Amino acid sequence: MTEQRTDPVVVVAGALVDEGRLLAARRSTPAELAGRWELPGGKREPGESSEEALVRELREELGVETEIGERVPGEWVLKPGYVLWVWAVRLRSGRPAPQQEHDELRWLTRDELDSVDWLDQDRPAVAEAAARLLPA
Ligand code: 9L3
Ligand code: MG
Repeated sequence: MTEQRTDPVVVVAGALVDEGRLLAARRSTPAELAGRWELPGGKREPGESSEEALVRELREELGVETEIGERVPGEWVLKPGYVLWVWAVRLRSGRPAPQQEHDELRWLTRDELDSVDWLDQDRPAVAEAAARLLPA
């Protein structure tokens, strides 16, 4: 009997911070996730580094150029075979605007983090990112 193991699919997401606030994005698709909030990002494609994938995803989803910083330590299981990894991200150019997948963006202070309905798996990731990246 052979045991089959495959590496998990990595979903990369960005904790964009500007002026002490974290960017939250509301999903418009797929239907089962619509209305829930997330750190923007998406699946890493074959041959891409995580950082390359995140720059691409943030360009596609927000229309901005970004600089990827430190990884936020941790790994959050999204569903069997899928894990979420998060990086601190700084804006290089452009102003984030929903392009696809999202219909609203909000910049949240630490006190405002609970004001949106985060995807379940994003909650612990957001808490970790906020603890490291937002002013107390
Ligand atoms: N997902 C969860 N939290 C996130 C992101 C970026 C993605 N912060 C989930 C939603 C989808 C899957 O990962 O089920 C792939 O994401 P996408 O490519 O649809 O953004
Ligand atoms: Mg996405």
